[in-house]
Amino acid sequence: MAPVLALVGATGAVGTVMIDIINGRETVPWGEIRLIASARSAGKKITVRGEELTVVALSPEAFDGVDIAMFDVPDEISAEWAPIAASRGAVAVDNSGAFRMDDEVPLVVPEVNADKVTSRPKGIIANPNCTTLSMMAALGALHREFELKELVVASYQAVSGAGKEGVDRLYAELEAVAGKGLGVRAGDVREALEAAGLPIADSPFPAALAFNVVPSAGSYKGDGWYSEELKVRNESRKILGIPDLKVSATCVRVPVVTTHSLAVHATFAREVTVEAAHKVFEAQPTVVLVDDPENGVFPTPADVVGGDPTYVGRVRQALDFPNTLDFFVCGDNLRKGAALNTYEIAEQLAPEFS
Ligand code: 2RA
Repeated sequence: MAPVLALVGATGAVGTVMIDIINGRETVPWGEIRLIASARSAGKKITVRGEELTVVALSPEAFDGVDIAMFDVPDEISAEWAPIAASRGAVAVDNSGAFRMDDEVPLVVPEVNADKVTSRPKGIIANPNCTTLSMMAALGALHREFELKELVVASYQAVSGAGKEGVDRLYAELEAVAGKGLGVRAGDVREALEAAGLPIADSPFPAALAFNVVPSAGSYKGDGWYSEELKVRNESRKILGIPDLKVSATCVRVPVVTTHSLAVHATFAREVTVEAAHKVFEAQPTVVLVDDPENGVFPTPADVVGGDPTYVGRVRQALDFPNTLDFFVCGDNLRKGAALNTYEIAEQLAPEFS
């Protein structure tokens, strides 16, 4: 029998992208797709692959008969409900941060460590954070060829990483500052936002995003580090299977709606040339190389948003660092960074239940 797929968080931002992805697939392996959400959204109708489905409320019984349950919900909901789904026989593929660093839960990017998809000590498989995910297809391919030793990255993170509230805030700020010649005197953007009834105290971000960049993403974790920076370090080590990988990250929020970018400085055990790296990227089906700097050709979030691949450009040999490449990656944080990777894991699991 064809497997039953559940989507928990079907009405949320990532859940909505997930449904787009399912609708866009030429074929799907599912016998039934079940949409699950909070009691508030239960009863809502959503069309999936031409069939109108009714969203059901999250409950233990909602998982009866489910083979694979994808979770696109906040950490605390996953922490409570993914084990319940697993106890009722489903494999939970979880896009929250609740289980990523659990030793009994694989953290999977199919292009990099697909072999982990079948191991299921807890019946839970975790999907990485979108910042880590945005560079993993590219880094995993390079690691296979040249053996990664050290990683230094700076992120340029879109506001949709902070959810609908983040997106709404950026649009509101842009409206409040547009056409006023601001951004030329310290504090003028902040004052304009206050005058428009948009004080920073009401923002999901600790500073203005309009005409600005903000070096803080996630929550503050002490010793100078924010959670997103620690996730990049811990998750990269786990996915790549290099427990002692040296990693340092600086995560920055920028006024981009969707698509995270990262400037990557990666050092390898073996010699690496731009030509060899280009060949590796060209051979990786989920990476698109956009690299002609002489003609101003490189990936930018505005040009790649909505796409599934990881876009790579500005590949160069670091002048003062042996065996080191610098490059720039862009990846849609809602697609490969969240919904798509989760769905790819579910697709890979499907044959186990057919
Ligand atoms: C962010 N990476 O961009 C987070 C979302 N999971 O805020």
